[in-house]
Parts: sequence; C-alpha cells; structure tokens
Amino acid sequence: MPSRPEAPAIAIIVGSDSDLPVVDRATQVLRRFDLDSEVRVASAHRSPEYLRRLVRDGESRGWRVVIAAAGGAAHLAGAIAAETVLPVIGVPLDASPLRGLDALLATVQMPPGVPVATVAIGEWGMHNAALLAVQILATADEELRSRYREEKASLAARVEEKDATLGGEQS
Ligand code: RP5
Repeated sequence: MPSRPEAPAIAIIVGSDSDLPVVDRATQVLRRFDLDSEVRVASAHRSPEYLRRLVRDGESRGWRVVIAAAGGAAHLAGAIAAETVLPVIGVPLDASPLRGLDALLATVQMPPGVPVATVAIGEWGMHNAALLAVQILATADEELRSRYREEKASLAARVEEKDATLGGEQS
C-alpha cells in the first residue's frame, strides 16, 4: 500500500470507486475551512485485510477522524471503528434497490462498545459528515472553532435574507 509520512487529519474512505462522486460534497465543505482530506477506497467485504492495514497505517501517519461512506449492507464504518480509536463518522449511501435504507441500518445500528457517528443518507450525510469532522478537530483548535462559529452565523444570515425576500409579510 502506498504510504506517506504525514497525512491530513481527515480521512474519507469509500467502499468502492463507484461511491466517489458523493465525496466531492464533503471535500467542498472542508475546503471552506482550508482543510485537506485523504480520500481512499477500501472495502470491508472485498478487501478486509487491505482495509485493516490502511486504517492502522493512516492512524499512525496522523489521521484524527475518519469519514466512512458505503452503500448496500454497509459494514465499512463499523469495520473501521473496530480497528481504530479514532472517531468514525458513517455515511450510508444510496447504492442499491433499497435506496440507502439498507446502508443506514447497517451503519447506525452498532452494538454497544464500538460507536459509529452515523449521519444522513447520501449527499446530505457527506455534507454533515464533513462539518462534524471539522467540529471534532475544532475541539482542540480555537481558530477552527471561531471559523465554525462564523459558518453557523452565515447560515443563519442566509435564512434571514431568504425570509426578507418575502417582504416580511405575515400570513
Ligand atoms: C459497497 O457496495 C460500496 O460502498 C458501494 O456503495 C456498493 C457497490 O459497489 P460496486 O459494486 O459499485 O463496486 O460496498
């Protein structure tokens, strides 16, 4: 496995290269905070040994939080959480006729002892997974925390602007 000496704090692992299109949603969010991520493909089912080595190597190189996105009977996030003490955010993807409900249940319903912070299915989940990763890093980074506060303030301002376009009329 290609190994680099220093890694970004955020890793995004997907179960297949067919999942890669949704990764953009997360990397765009991270870029707003000037954060890089390391995007990797590894499967809990098809390449369990490779996944294990990837996670152990990533943790030793400096990953601090892992976003794991997979579809179908998605055990990726749980399998990663089994190998590391890093926080793992699971993103269920819509990749089968069950439209992500299968991945949601497989990802969210972890037995006690091995938590996975599961977010929404698909693009919304990728977006929020990136924000959650920023929040986790921000617990030990005052500058990042302050930027996150600004992000929330601008979110609120955008809602108020949209409301203002209605002319402030009450129904
Ligand atoms: C999962 O199976 C992957 O995360 C992907 O969402 C799904 C289908 O994978 P491919 O058959 O397209 O490689 O493991």
